[in-house]
Amino acid sequence: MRRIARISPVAWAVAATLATVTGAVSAQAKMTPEEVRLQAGSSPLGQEEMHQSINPKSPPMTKAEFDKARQIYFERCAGCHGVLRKGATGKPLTPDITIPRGSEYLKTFIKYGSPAGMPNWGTSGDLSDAEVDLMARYVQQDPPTPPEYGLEEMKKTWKVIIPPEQRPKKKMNDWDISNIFSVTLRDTGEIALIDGASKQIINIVKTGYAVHISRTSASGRYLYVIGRDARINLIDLWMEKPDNVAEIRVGLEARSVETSKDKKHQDQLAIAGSYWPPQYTIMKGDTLEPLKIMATRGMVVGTQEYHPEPRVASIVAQHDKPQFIVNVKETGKILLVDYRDLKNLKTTEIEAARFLHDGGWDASKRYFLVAANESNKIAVVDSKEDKLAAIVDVGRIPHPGRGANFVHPKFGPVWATGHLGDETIALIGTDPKKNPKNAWKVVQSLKAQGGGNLFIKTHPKSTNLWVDTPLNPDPKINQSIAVFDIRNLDKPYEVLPIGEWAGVGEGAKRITQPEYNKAGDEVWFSVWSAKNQQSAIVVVDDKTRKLKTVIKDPRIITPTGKFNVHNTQHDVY
Ligand code: DHE
Repeated sequence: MRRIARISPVAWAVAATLATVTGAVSAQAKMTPEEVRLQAGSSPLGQEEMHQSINPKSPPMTKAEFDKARQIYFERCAGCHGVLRKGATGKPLTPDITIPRGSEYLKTFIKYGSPAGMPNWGTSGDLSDAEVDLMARYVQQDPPTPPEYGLEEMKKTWKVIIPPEQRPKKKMNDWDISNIFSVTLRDTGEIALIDGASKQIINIVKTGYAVHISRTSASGRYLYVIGRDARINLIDLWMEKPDNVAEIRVGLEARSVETSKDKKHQDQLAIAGSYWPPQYTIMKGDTLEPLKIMATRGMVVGTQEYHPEPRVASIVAQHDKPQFIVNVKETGKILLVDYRDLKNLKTTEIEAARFLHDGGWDASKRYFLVAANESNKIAVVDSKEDKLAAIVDVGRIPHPGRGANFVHPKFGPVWATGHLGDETIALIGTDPKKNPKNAWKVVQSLKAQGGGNLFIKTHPKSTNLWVDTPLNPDPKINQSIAVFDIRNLDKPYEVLPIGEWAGVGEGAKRITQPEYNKAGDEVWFSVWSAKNQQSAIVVVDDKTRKLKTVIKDPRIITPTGKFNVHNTQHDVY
């Protein structure tokens, strides 16, 4: 994982005083260090050429200085402050705000950080004094706009490596493809296909930059993988050795991909959401041919102000209806996209809350629950009625992944989310028919190891609820996992030292994203260290909670997300 600046107590105090004096910190803008650590990831947009417009009121910068600062901005700052610096989870940094503040003030902020969550880029050693000065001048320039990216650009990158008619007519290998895991190898831009039974690596497939997630087609034959550079790879699991059969870049930066799951439209379409340009693209499922591009620029819920770069966060497909659910981060809108007729596209727009991020289905797959992370809320969509069912207040910065569904011994069916910003696990009642008084309420709040949780998981056949904490600053906590007994949630959780079990020596060993096998009797955990260190996948027996096996291989570099074909295909979580 990239080194992230820490906010030292001294810097915090200096910046806190400054902020109090200037009134620069707003209560709602406070970000936890865990959130900063997650958001301040590198954006591939730094590589794009952008126009430097000269503003006579801004401090002077040469073209070379501007280009260097732009690259630093996209590597470190854009995730929080936005591509156009209009502000996202971080504050807006447009010249109307930054020029009146002046270079000295800005340099102090960049060097020392702030209690609102701005890292101390200078005192941490991440940026030199010269770079701090450069960035203070850069944020006073007019923000450069990255290029747009439409059908023409997409078509230039589109490759059908093996056309559908030349692909196998039946499965040509002996693997149980429904129990294959697609494992993100984040920093090598690859995924590892691992056989769930033998734990053997079937293939390492080249994918996009800082590859992010995998999703399975409705039939279970195809795998869609998206990189942060918006490159999508289509992998055919029927091949003797499953590999890429098509690829495309649908933008300059992206995080989400999904595929049509409705019975009549199985494997027909794929959809990907981009961070830049702010849009989503619908493609042909078996070739990735781009068919329809829809912009997400528009008005923000509540204030009804125009937002120029609303990024597309999670996307899910309905299983019982030809519809995608597209979550737009900055506007706080949920779009229900009926994909039956792309020429006369019908979209239902639901007002939820900002900033929409990740989410998953309840067990009945009627309700989709999505985190509005900066609002500390979960929005619930009723996908049968195509409307908002509820907005539920939860803890600080919910981050469910896809969440976890189980039947609570007292409150009936619940969906659970953990939080980045606190140690709680919110259990939300999901059965308005039989348990109406518990529906869309936090019926119980569990206390796990600490903040910095990213993913939570259970399985219909299990009585365990697994909670990771990879972004907690304490190595004892980020290198272990907490597990609750669903049958008795008042019982204290057990802590398993997964990092130690991996036996990989030095490294960050952050335990990330529990994922079940198809049978639901074992759980896989990523032991995530830096690119030049050994990482591993630890497999735990779900019944006994004992170590089953460790998957180690020099090719398993920076493993993070793991996607079991069956569980991803059927949304089992
Ligand atoms: Fe993710 C899901 C965005 C950082 C691992 N991540 C998602 C989704 C979004 C998202 C919108 C939902 C996709 C969907 O369901 O369609 N992630 C972002 C970011 O913007 C962010 C915060 C910063 C960035 O620069 O990218 C970010 N994500 C990370 C990481 O640093 C993680 C921990 C490690 C990695 O591999 O990069 C990470 N994100 C994941 C994983 C999922 C995910 C494993 C899918 C979880 C699942 O169970 O479906």
